[in-house]
Amino acid sequence: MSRLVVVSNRVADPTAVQSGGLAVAVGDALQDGNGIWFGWNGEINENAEKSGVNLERRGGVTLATLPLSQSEYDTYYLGYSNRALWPVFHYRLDLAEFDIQALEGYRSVNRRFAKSIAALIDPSDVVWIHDYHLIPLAAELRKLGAENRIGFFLHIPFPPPEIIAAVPDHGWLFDTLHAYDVVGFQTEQDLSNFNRYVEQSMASAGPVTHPFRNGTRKMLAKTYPIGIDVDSFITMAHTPKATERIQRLTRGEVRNHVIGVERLDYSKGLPDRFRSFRRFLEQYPDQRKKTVLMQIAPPTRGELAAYAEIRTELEQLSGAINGAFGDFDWTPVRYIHRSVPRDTLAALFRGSKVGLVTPLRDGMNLVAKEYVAAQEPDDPGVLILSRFAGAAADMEEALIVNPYDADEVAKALYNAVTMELDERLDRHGKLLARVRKNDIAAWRMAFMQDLRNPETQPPPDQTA
Ligand code: ADQ
Repeated sequence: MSRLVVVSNRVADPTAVQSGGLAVAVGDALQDGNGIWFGWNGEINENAEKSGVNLERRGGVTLATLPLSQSEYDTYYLGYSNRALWPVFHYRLDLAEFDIQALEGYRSVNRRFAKSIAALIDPSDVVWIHDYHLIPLAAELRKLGAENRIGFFLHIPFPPPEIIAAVPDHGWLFDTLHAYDVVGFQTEQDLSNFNRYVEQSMASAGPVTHPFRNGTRKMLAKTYPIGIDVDSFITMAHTPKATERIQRLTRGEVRNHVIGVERLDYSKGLPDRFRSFRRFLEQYPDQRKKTVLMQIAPPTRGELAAYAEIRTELEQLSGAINGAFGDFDWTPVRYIHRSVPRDTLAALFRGSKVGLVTPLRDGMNLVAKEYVAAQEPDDPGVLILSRFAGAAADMEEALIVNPYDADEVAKALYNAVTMELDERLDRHGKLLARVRKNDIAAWRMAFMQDLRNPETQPPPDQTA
């Protein structure tokens, strides 16, 4: 079998116990093919642009990493990837900032990555590139003569063309997608937005069909909904240590533990969630001392103003709720602004009666799936899920809510904490079956099958 080369902005150690789903999935795919994982090593140093690639073996995988210079970090990573693309792809034009230097930095890091990768790969290698930081990478590799099979998976949403229209030079950026053989999206909504963009940008007379031919290349665009490693999460949630943690959590008067876990990112809808929780306390006073919201939100991209602002806003909101409703024996909101080990998270999910997952926009959202996997099968909790998370497409037995509507979320919270066992069992059984079916191995295998198999490309006369 041909060797696999995975490329992503950051590289994780696939053998580390605390590694999350993606590191494990990518690690498994790489071990199948004695592969290479290429990306930034997380370091910033002034000689970065001259430094070579560092190669290291970890559990059957070669990690190929390089540092970034300060200006590359400021332009490629902070400037274009996270100040322009991240907000635009999450439908937040109000937060997007466009700057020609940032775009130049983005192009130049993609060029530098391409040069380093071209020197590492053989013609028979298959290359799988991840996420919005690296959209033009295949086009840069093609310029250097690479004829390998190259795939791209977008972890975040693909917005409607009407939003993309606001991005300067979007024609250049999205044209580079045509250098890929396979382009993967999380949901049908994302794929349909992409198809509409292609139709509009090419002034196509009718709907595009896939595999899609553009010039001499053919590209298959398709959905590959990402999942989790279900069994390892269940195991983590049920260790003796997890059981002991749950006993500590549930010892007091509070019966209804509601949990939220995400990076502190404006796409995750945390201020709206806190306002909805406040509405719940206002409208259902009988639930007050019985209910606590635990929100775990570690810092992320703290150098960007939008992230600093949301941190302040959340601190104010949680302080105001605790000040208005709390008592000497009850703190309604417990807000933890740091990262928590995965096994602790699994235990907290298992010990919480409600999983509150209400992003304003999310590619998929793995926390929703982890919450379902961690539940006691004979006494499961209830998942409340935003209709704007990609996960909502195949988790319809969750209580699906509009995260902007505080009254609706408050009502869903009340329904969740008062739901009878029969209904909880029914909903959870169906959700777990689907989380299991669409797990991380299914995602990896579906993508790799299309990427490795040139047969997914039709004969030329069908696509002309
Ligand atoms: P994220 O935006 O990071 O991922 P998500 O899918 O929820 O969002 O994955 C987060 C992961 O980090 C989960 O495994 C979660 O358990 C873990 N995590 C969250 N908070 C943590 C904490 N405090 N401590 C430790 N671990 C924590 C992007 C897209 C998503 C898409 C994924 C995968 O934004 O939409 O689902 O990629 O494609």
